[in-house]
Amino acid sequence: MQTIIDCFSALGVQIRDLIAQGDTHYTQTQNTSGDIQLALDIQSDQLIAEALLKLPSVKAICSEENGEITPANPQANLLVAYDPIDGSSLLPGNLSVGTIFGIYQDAFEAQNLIASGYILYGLRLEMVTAYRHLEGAFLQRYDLQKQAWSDKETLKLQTQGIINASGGTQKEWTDYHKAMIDELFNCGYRLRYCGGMVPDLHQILLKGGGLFSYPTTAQQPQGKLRKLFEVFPFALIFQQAGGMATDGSQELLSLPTRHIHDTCGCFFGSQKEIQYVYQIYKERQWLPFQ
Ligand code: AHM
Ligand code: MG
Repeated sequence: MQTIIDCFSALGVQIRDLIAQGDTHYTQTQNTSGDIQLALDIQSDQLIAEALLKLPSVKAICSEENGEITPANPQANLLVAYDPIDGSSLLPGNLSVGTIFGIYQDAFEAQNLIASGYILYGLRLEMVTAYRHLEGAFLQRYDLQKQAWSDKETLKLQTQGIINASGGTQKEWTDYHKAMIDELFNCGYRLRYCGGMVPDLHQILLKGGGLFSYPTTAQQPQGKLRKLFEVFPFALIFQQAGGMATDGSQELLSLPTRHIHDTCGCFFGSQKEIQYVYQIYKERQWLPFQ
């Protein structure tokens, strides 16, 4: 498992360099979700696939940019799901993006997720990892002078935060979702939302808490964010950091996966805010946040 994480540490530096070259042109191709791909989506996807497929511990890989699972070593038991550049539509605007990955044992199922991580291509290069068997989420920064990753720093969420990062199309929100978001603002929460789940969730982790939401709507009844590449990896990170992660009715890491590109509504945050999400989504009406 650690060799896979080390592989992503090295890939992060390469992808950071690729992004810095400044090519933001779109290709003529679409990924499985129907998004038009940037050349960088394809290049970084290939870079990651080539590196992972060389590792003896990897049984198979799947990417947000590909429709199929790619088999590797049949004797191995680790499966890797990754999103090479999440939020790549932000690249032309020179905003931060990230790579997300999840390492699964034997099957691409939430219960089998044994470690996950993300790399943030921001003003600095940073990486956060979490392990199923270890409490905490671990932050590392890339030291440009030493050309090496720093030692790990443990991230821990407080029980309540101050950030409200509310995603999705507002006019499509249910009344009770809107009431919940409004109530948090009325209670003093601040809007911090850039439209990339890696920087948006990273900020909540670094600032000690808050709520990130990307709900289901009538137009997107299964939500937008993908379970294997985006939702489950962040769910593990938030849970191990002392926070919570839900789809509104159950823990994200208890959801089944029927297809590698399955999506769901999702909420990540500190405990108090997620408990409020559970209450609101159970009652489907405004309730005070206390
Ligand atoms: P992508 O993987 O196609 O880049 O989409 C994922 C991104 C997330 O980072 C972000 O939270 C969300 O899409 C925002 O989507 P939208 O702008 O459609 O609301
Ligand atoms: Mg993505």
